[in-house]
Amino acid sequence: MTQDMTSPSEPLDNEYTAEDIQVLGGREAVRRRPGMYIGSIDQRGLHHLVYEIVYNSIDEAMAGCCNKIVVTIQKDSAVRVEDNGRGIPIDIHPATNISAVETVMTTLHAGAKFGGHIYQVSGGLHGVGASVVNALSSWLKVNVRRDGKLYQQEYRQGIPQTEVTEIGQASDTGTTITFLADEGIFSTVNYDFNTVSECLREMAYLNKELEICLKDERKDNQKTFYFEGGITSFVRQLNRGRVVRHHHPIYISKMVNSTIVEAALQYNEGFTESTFSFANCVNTMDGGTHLTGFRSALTRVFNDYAHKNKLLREDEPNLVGDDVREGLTAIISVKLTEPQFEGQTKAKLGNSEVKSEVESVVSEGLSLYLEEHPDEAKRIIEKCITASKAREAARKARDLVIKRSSLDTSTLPGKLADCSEKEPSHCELYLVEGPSAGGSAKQGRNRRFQAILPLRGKIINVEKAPSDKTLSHEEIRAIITALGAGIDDEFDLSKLRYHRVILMTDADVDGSHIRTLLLTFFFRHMVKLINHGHLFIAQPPLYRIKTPKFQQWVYSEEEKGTVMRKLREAKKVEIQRYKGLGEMSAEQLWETTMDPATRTLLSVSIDDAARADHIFHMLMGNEVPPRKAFIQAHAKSVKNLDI
Ligand code: 0RA
Repeated sequence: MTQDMTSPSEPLDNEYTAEDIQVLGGREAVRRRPGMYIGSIDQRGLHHLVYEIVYNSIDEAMAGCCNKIVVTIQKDSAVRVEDNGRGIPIDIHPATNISAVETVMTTLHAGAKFGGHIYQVSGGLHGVGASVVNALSSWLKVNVRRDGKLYQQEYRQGIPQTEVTEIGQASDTGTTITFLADEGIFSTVNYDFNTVSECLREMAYLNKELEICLKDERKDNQKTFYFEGGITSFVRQLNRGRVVRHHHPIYISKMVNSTIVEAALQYNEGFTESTFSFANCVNTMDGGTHLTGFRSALTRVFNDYAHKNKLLREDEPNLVGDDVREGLTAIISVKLTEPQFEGQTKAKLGNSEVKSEVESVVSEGLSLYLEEHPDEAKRIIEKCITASKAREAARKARDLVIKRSSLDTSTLPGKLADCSEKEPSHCELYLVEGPSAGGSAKQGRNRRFQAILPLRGKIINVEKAPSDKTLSHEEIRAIITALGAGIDDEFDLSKLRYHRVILMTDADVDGSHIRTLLLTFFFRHMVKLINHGHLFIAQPPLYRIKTPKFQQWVYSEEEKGTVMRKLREAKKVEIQRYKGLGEMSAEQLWETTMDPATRTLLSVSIDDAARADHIFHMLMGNEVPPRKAFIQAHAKSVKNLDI
């Protein structure tokens, strides 16, 4: 702290009080280690600044005092967040002699409970609030409309530049915060409209009847989100394009103690689960007590109902969690006064009391629903029973695969051309489409560390098949066995035989379809492979451009244009298009696509589980047009990684 005060870059005012020292200490800590507070300093972190400010307004909405939030990305890359809440109080705290608004804007963790006002519920990604955004902004301006007056205070890098000043009249109440992210801290101040808009859409789902508007003044774009149905609308949207098993999502909501519990669920005819959980509008990617409570209620209520109504005989096994989650799309949202976020990424809700609160609310609501909707109840439970029977069959199939895959190399698939190196971190496995490309790859590879598994054209669409079918599919089994790490819950990263799994498919529509099928399989059954950065996509060239003196491989239409412009003067330019891997010789395939010294690999990553899930459903579900459009638009939209 002393260091902060003596830092020469700090234009300190002699009148600063003890509280300010702490404030500045916080400011300095945030600026020194921004990643600790907002995750990162790239575009993702930049977006968090916006969300942090929006969360403050959402708090106001959750308290029932605000129904409209407008977020504007300005031409100068500053962002303005405007709400019609009560307005941050401006009164001066007698002990500190500092205005409430200044305290909110400069003190870490101020905001949730403040000046005796206890918020009913409070959000905030890391619970850090506006002061962090302030510290990381080259300038920030807060305007408060309250008691018929308009107040303003300005800051630079989190340091107040003015007092809270009355600058005019106001006909309503609310708060407007405008900030410019500090370019000295962030690697970019370029906001992505779609990313921000998807996040705001989610917040609008989670707060029914709250209108959230995003405006982009950089290119005159704007979107407004308002969902009367709240999370029911969310579930409908997630199930969009899927065949549903009952028409209306089930909606449950109740307040217990001071926790608001809300759940919406709807079954579809698919086989995968899409449940997303939120605590105070924060997506708890790693679940937590609310999700656990929800799940145990689901299993218990369905078993009780099934037995009571003779849908399940006494001698039949109870439904287990997996059975009641097949084809389930659900949102579980809790709002509580003091959320505790746990785990490395703070993406797991820890409050232990929440489990029983959610369990009792969901049990009660779901039982009531089943009693009142016997037809729907029967349809849902019959699906669970079918799942239970299929699971038994799947378990047998899986045991077989796992047994085989965990044995030594003598049980590896016959088609696998393995590498000689045994240390997984040095080994690569190419999954290659088609036998002729497989042949070239086998010849062209470096057999010391590169293994090849040729796949026959079609891969099963896991989105449309129950898991026993998936696991008895020959190509899928070959992949599982070759990787050696098992599958689903039993997937064990430490057994993975290759740390780079590389999809190598043709650069055409069929190729991208096969790649999507493979990606879907990995997403559904080996998501850890993706999350730990072991999955890659090879980039074969599209063209070879040749003159008598010059030859170049070209990987995109854009690059082709550039090269051709350079060769404008050249005579005898020969352009050869490569549609398939099979058209290349073994040497060419090595040189262009497999040689670590010259190739480009795309690393597959999942940034946002909800979006990825939706994309996969859209791609693999029954609705063809969106799938086609998506594949065409995003065939290459995976992060670039140079190796
Ligand atoms: C502290 C107390 C009260 C409201 C707020 C903060 C508040 C903060 C933000 C941040 C963005 N928009 C906001 N709106 C309100 C309660 C005020 C009262 O009781 O009148």
